[in-house]
Amino acid sequence: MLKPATTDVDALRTLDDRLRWLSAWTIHHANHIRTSDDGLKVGGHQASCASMTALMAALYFHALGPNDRVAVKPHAGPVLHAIHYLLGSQSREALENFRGFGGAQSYPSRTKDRIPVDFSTGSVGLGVAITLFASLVQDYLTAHGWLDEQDRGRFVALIGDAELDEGNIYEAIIEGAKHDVRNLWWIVDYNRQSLDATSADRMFVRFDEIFASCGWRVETLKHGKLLEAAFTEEGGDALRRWIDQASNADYAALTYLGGKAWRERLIADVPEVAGILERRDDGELHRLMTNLAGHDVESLTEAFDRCDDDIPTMFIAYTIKGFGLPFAGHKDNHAGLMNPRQMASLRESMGIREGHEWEPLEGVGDNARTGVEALLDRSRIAREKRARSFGSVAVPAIPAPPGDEQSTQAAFGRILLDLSKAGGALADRIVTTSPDVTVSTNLGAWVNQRGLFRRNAVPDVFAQAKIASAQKWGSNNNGQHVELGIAESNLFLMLAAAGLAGDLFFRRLFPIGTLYDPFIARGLDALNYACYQDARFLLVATPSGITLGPEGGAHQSINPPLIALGQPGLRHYEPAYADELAAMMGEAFRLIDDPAGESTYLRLSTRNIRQVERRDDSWREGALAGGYWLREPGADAEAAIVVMGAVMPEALTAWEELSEDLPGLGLLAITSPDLLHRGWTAAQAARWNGERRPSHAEALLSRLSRQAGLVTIADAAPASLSWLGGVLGQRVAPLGVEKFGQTGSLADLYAAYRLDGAAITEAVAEILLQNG
Ligand SMILES: Cc1ncc(C[n+]2csc(CCOP(=O)(O)OP(=O)(O)O)c2C)c(N)n1
Ligand SMILES: [Mg+2]
Repeated sequence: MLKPATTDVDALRTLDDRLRWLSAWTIHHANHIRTSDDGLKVGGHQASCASMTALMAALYFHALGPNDRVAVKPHAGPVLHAIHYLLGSQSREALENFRGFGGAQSYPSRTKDRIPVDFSTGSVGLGVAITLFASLVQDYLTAHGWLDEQDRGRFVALIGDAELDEGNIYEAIIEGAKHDVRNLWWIVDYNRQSLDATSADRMFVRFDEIFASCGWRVETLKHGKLLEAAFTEEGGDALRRWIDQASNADYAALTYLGGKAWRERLIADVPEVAGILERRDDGELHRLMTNLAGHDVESLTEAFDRCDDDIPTMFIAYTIKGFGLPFAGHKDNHAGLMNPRQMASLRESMGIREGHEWEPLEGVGDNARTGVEALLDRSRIAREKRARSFGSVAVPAIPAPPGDEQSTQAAFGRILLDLSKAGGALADRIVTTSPDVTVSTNLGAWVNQRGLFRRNAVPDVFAQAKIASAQKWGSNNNGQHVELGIAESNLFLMLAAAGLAGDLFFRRLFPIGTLYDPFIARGLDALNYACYQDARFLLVATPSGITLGPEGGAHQSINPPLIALGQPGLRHYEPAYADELAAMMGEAFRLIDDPAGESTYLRLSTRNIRQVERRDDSWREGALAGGYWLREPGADAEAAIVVMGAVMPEALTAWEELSEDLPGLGLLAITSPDLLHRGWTAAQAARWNGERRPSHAEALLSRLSRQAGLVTIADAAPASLSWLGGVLGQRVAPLGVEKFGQTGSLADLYAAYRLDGAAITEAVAEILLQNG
C-alpha cells in the first residue's frame, strides 16, 4: 500500500472544508437552483455528508493506497463526487445535474456514475458487507497465484451508525471470522443519529464487544485534539466524565443550540469546569464541545497510520450529523436542506464569492493553495477509473451427461464433475460456493475433485481416520469451493464480490452459487444488489417446486420464476432435460465473460425424467432463447400445451393421449419465460422506433391461429407463463401452484395441485369447448 510519509494537516483541513461546501452546494443547486418542472422534491442529505467530510478527506487524501477499494455510505455520495471533482475526475456538469437524468447519481453507482465507484451502495448494510467478501476474493486470487502481493489492497467501508442495525453485517463478520479475513477497515460515522431520531445510547459498547469477539480490532475515536487539550486543564477530568455520560439526545440538542446553551448546561451540571468556560467565548466553547475525533483530521490520520497492518479494524469515529451547518445535531436533519439564506451565510463564512461556488479551490488563500494542490496531485493516481476486464477465458462446448433418465440437479453435478476432470482454463477459474447445502445441491463430487478453499489448510479428520464417506473434502489454499454457513445473504454477497473479480482485481472468475430455490427469498436484496452492480455469476437453485414431494411446503418454492421475471441483470433458465441444461451452462459461462452479458439463474429439480431423443440440434437455439416446439403444432391447431421444467412428463403423456383426437396439437417447451418476456417487450419498443421484427415469443406462438388456446403448466406460480396469452391475444388456461405446498408423493401432489395429465386434459377440453 503506497502511502505518503507525512500529510499536511492544514491542507487536509482545507480539503475537509471544500468537501463540506461542495457536497452541500451540489445538493442545494439541485434543489434550489436547477429548474424543476415536475414539482418533485429532488432531495439529498447535506447533514449526512457534513458528518463525514473530515473522515473522507483523511481517507482519500491521506490513507488510501492505489489498490484500496471503498464502499461509501450511500447518503454521502455527494462527498465522493466532490472528491473526484477536486481530483479532476468528475465534471461540473454532472454535479450540476446531481440526481437529474444522466447526472451524478444520488447514491454511488458503479455502473451509472462516471467516477470510479468501487462498490455501489444504497440499501444500507450491503455495501459494508460486500467489502468483506471482496477481501476474501482477494485472498482467493492470491492463494491461486493470480494476484501479486503488490496488487493487493485494503477494503474500506464508510458506515452510518444506524446502518449497524442491519443484520446482514453480523452474518458477514461471523463468516469472515471463519475465513480469517484480513485487510478490512470499517469506519463508522458515529453521529448517533438515524433517519428518524437520535439513536440508542451506549451502543458503542455492544458494537465493540461483537466486533472484538469476531476477531476485529476496535478503535474508538472520540475526542478531537482541542478536547484532549482541554481535558488537561483544571476541571478537565470532570468535563470528560460529563461528556462520557451525556445521552446522545442531550449532546445533539446542545450541539444544535450552540455556545450559550453549552455554557448554561455545563455550569449547572459540572461547576468544576468554570475555568474552562471562562477562558472561552461562546463560539470557542461550541467549537470545543463539537471537536469530536471524527471531525479532527489530525486524530483521524493518526488513527489510520496506527492501524496500517492487515488486522480487520472497526473505527468508531464520533461525529456530529450536519457538522458545521446550521442544523447540526437537530434530530430531524436527515433529509434537511439549508434554505438559500442559510446557504448564503455558509458561503460567506467560507470566503466563497457569489457566482464562484463551483470553483474547486474557491476561498482557499494563496498560501494554502500550494499545499492543497500537492495533496490533490498525490491522491490522483490512486483513484483513477480503470477499464473493466473481460474476455480472459475461452468457454468450451459443454457436452450433455449421458443417461436415459436423469434429473437436472444430478446432471448439474455431473457436468461440473466432467468439467473438473477434463480440466482447462474454465474449470480452473470456476469458484463454487454454497450456504451449507453443498452436498444437497449436488456439488459434492466437484468439491471432492477441487477441494475446499481455506487460507490455512484444515485436514480432513474423517479421511485421516479412514472413516468411509462420499465427501472427501481436503481444504487448502488451492481449493475451489468456498464453504459458507447458512446465510443466504452472504451467498449473494460472495457471488457479488466474486462476480466483480474482473472489475476489482482484473482477473475473471466464474462464480457458481447453489441454494434451495425457496431460500432465494432470504437473500433477495443481496441478490438484487449483486445484479445492480453488474456482478456476473451463475446461481443454481435446486430443488424447486412441489416436485420436491415429501420434503413438504416449507421447502417447496412457488414464486422464484416471477422474481426472476422482474429482476434486471439475471436470466432465468428452467430446463427439463440434461442437454438443455448443458447448453444453458455454456451460455451462462459465456454471459459471465461477455461485456454485454448478465448473470444466470438455473431453476433445477431432483425429479428423474426420461430424456428426449433428439434428431438434430435444431432445438438448441430456441432453448437458449426461451422456448422451442418439442412437438410441432399442425397448421390448423386449435390448442397447444405450453410447459416448463419438471412437469414435462405430465405434459408429454397428456399430449400423447390428446393427439389421437386432436391431430396437430402442439407442445411448446418453455425454457425461459424471462427471456421470452424481455424479447417481446423489446420488439414492441423497437416497433415504436420503426423497426419491425417479431420476438421469439411471437414467432413461436404465431405457429398457432389467434383463436387457438394455450394450456400453460409449470411447477411454479401460474403467472410465470399465463402472460403468454397477451402476446398474440390467444386464450390461456393457466395451470400452476397457487397455494403453499405440502408433503406427499408426486402423484398425490400433482393431482391435488392440478399439475397432472387429467388437469391438462380438462384444460384443453375447456378451451376447445369455448372455441366450439
Ligand atoms: C435497507 C435500507 N433501509 C432503509 C433505508 C433508508 N435510509 C437511508 S439512510 C437511513 C438512516 C441512516 O442513518 P445512519 O446510518 O446513521 O446514517 P447518517 O445519515 O446518520 O450518517 C435510512 C433508514 C435504506 N437506504 N436502506
Ligand atoms: Mg447516523
